[in-house]
Amino acid sequence: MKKVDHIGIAVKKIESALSYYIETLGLTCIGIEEVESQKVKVAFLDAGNIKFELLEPMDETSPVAKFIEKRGEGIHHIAFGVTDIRSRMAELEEKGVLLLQDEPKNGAGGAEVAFLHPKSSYGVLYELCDKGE
Ligand code: CMX
Repeated sequence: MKKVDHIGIAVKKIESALSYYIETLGLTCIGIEEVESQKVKVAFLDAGNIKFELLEPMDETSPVAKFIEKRGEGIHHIAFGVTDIRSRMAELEEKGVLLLQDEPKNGAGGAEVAFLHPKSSYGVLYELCDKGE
């Protein structure tokens, strides 16, 4: 892994969290979209060398809804920017990492994404994010 693309932050309501990030912290919102495959509404913020992704659950089936219920709002995942995601997944699986899916899913901004289980990553949910760049 060579670079972190973004940090995912679980929030109950994007609209109220956005005013904190934009007006109080001075970050710029660079896009809002719904990611159906993950049941989340997301807002990306430009934080200079990295992006923040605010994640609001679209309904109670969203993994983010369960996260907020159990652990409250806060840092949800760290996403590595990768190329050739299928090869990266195969390499990690060979090294004994538990992946949460066999095939990449559609993520925000047309990226292909896959997640590593926090149980095999010392308590951190990592995402692989391939934007085809
Ligand atoms: N970071 C760290 N640990 C986490 C976690 C997270 N984000 N989410 C859950 N866990 C921990 C829980 O605390 C729990 O630990 P304990 O057993 O010690 O209590 C354990 O993982 C199991 O958690 P759970 O609440 O029982 O939840 P599930 O096992 O049902 O689901 C997970 C957990 C990670 C498998 C699920 O959230 C998942 O599949 N995540 C990947 C997809 C995702 O998060 N999508 C949303 C964002 C998408 C986007 O960025 O677009």
